[in-house]
Amino acid sequence: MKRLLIFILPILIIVAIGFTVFGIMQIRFTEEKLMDDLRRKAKSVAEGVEFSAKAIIINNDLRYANRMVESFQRRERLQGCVIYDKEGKVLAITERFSDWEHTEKPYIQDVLTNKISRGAMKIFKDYSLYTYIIPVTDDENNILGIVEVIYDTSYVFTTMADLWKRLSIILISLLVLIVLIMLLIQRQIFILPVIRLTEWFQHFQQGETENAHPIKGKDELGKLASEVEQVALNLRIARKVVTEKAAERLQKEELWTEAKLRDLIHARLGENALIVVSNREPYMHVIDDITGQPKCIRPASGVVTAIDPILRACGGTWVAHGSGNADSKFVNSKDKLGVPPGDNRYILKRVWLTKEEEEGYYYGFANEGLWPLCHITHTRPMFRESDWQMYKKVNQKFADSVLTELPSRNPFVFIQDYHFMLLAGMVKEKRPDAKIALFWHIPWPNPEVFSTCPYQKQILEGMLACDLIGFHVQSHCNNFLETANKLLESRIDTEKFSVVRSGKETLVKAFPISVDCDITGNITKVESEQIDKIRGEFELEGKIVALGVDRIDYTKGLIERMLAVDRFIEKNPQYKNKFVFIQLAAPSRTHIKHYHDLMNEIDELVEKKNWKYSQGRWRPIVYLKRHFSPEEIKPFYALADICIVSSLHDGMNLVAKEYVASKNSLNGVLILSRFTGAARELIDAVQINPYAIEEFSDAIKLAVEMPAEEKKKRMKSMRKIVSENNVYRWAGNIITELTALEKA
Ligand code: ADQ
Repeated sequence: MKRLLIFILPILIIVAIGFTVFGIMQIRFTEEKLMDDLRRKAKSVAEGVEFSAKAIIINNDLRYANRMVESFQRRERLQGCVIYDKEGKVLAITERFSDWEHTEKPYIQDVLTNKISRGAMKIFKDYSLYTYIIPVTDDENNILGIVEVIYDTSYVFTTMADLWKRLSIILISLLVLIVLIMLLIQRQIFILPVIRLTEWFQHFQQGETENAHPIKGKDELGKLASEVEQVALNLRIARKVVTEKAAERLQKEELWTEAKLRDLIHARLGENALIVVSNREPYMHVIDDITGQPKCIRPASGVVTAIDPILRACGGTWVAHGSGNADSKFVNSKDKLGVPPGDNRYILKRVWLTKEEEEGYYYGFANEGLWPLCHITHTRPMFRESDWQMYKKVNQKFADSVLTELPSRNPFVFIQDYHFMLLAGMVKEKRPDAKIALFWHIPWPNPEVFSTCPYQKQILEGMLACDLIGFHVQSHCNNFLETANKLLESRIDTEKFSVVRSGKETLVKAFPISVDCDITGNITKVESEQIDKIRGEFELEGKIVALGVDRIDYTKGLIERMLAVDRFIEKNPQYKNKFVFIQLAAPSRTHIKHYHDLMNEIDELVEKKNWKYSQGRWRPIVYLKRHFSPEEIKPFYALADICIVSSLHDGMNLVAKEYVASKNSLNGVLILSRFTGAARELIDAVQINPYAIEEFSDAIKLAVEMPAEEKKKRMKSMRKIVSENNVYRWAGNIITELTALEKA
């Protein structure tokens, strides 16, 4: 619009000035002409009256004089006539000008003396008048009297005003016409070709590479189009080369690395970039409470921890809820931005939700309904109809956003978690050709538990629109297959592990998620300084340090952990002053009462237990309730002798794997709840039942007193598992499975 104004405004200004100058000249000319006519008319009428006036004055015939002046009273416009005697006294006057007699008329004396007729402009009452005065003389040129004819000139001004009005209307019409014509020309010459070129480029981006660009001319726009086409061509060739090279390398490499996953994606997905959808965004812009300035943080989320390295390695688009309070300031016109900030590797597309949508879909249905439904923690799920409606609405909103990103051929969509159970069906409605995988990051309950959900059928049907559904462990897959079998009319293929419903098959497989495990990474100088700083700040020198890193969530067993630490010290007082448990705790879902109450409960418990043992400066529990960046968490992992993961139920738990991945020194013990998915792989962890506080506290003792050799042996074996089954293998397996389906 601004550009259009720059283009049109000068033309409009020139036309308006030109027309106004022309109008002023035209009006001046008309005014002069009208006044001239008036003067001439007044003169000829006065001359006509003069002859009769002569007889009237000579005969002193006042009756005739009055009759004559009164004849002016009947005329259409305001007109009048005055007959004066030779002294300048009024003999007869048109009635409507009766007050005229008393006005100042210096010119009368002049006419009587010089016997020359003259015209003058005069204001009378509210009228502007023109008077023409003519002397009446006898044959010897002696003055007998005067005749004055008066005309109202206001019609001249009325005519002028009318003319101005007409000229203004013509000017406005002209300007509107010019704007319309310019718009039309601009659209024809510039906008239409640009629209066509943009559409062509969009189609090219979506994989339609055969069509030539639509701009045929050899002008500047044609040259630009050719340049764009060249870039497109180079891009196409480069992509093809990358795809072929990737396929070659894939054959050779053994261990899953970032590069191997990149090769796999290029080889399998070719030019079709990966499209990931999740609720939580990987990078969030928020206003810093202290500085008031926006800053970018990585949310405390297992999904983010797992998916971010994959997109960093392979590029693509991640569609997620823009939930940061400064998020909207950092996106382009399509709500996108390159991330990570400063080292853009992939595109984050933010979807905006209203407070009502977030409340119903996220806090309500997803986190007060599905989250407790899927975790066995004895927390009652809440299913509200209004939340369900909002959940459907938001799934549709995300589906619409995803649809605009899909390439025209062979699109792949990778959906994350329980927030989007209906998304696959909604995308497939418009794009049945899309291959869709859903990864379920939390446990799946048994059919009896799941059947308490009032929307069970719609949910299962929505999920079965996917081509592939992944869970962390086989038991979750089995639960899901059983649920589909019991609650839907479907067939379970136990050979392939799939659900067949209305001719459509969905594979259900276990893909244990993991972390990006840099097995060789040593501690940097900066990290070592950070470790020293933490040791100093919390007086950890010479003490055994145990660590917990969690979102504050009732499934993570934080209360049980504090109770076990308490019991451990109670039973082993020799560790007073020698053992410190540090808990890094990120507040999460704080709008939900259950979470809010949990935070208060933990605060009180920490306070109570620290008071119980307070002895000098030593406190057994250091509770750091805030969000930490991955860089801030790393030195804590490095210095911790023990890491405690005590989830009551957890799909996988990446903290356990992060701790193992960070322990190059092999000097650390992992205490791990057997109700986590990670417990299936990390069998060398000290496994616990977090509900059994006695057993749990004994496990802490076991970890504290474990001989160094034993620690090393266990850690070495766990590190082998985490490095081999890293997050790149996880993503690689899912993509291999999904793309194999396409070929079938
Ligand atoms: P979560 O329950 O969020 O996700 P979890 O596996 O516990 O995931 O990982 C939490 C992540 O947040 C870790 O990367 C950790 O470093 C980070 N984090 C924890 N506390 C933090 C803090 N105070 N500040 C900043 N970051 C913090 C779900 C399932 C899990 C599953 C994951 C991945 O519930 O079972 O393992 O997805 O699939």
